[in-house]
Amino acid sequence: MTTRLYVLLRPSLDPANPSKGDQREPHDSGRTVDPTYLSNLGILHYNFSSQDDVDRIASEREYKNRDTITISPTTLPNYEEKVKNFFHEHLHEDEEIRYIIDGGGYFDVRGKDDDWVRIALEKGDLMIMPAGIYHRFTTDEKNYTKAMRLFKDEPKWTPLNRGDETESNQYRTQYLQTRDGAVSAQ
Ligand code: KMT
Ligand code: NI
Repeated sequence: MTTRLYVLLRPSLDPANPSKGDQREPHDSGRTVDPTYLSNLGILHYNFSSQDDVDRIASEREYKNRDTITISPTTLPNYEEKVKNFFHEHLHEDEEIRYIIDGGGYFDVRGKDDDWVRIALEKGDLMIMPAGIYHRFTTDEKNYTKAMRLFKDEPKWTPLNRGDETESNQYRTQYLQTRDGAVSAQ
């Protein structure tokens, strides 16, 4: 587990606020949370310099698929549009692993009380997010993320955007039961 701090976003970045800034700016509220806060959400966060560590985690957790994506204006057609799409709040019906091969970026995850928690990922960071957690991704102001996306099986990797239907999705309700059980047991 790394000791990097995690930051809650200012409300200014919420889509409901018309004066919101660019999603790629840090939007640092100055409020930090510690790694325990993330583990209570079911998130694991490591820093691995070797690909062997990534392979070990993937085989321990029985991951069968992976791909590599380079998110930058020169490598991704329609970069600006894609970056906005990654930033739509969504969940997956399966656990999600992301490994930052180069560059960096931000994963925002919904914490307790629906706060956005911003996780700044750097080269070598590997993050495991549980099924059913709402999240979104953006590049930072350097506009460069090279990442490996690992997924257990093909179809469940589809993003489900937040909305009434997703709120009652069984993976969402199971996630909340696990999360809130874990928090109150503290
Ligand atoms: C996700 O699930 O939001 C993504 O995979 C974003 C791109 S990977 C850095
Ligand atoms: Ni996702």
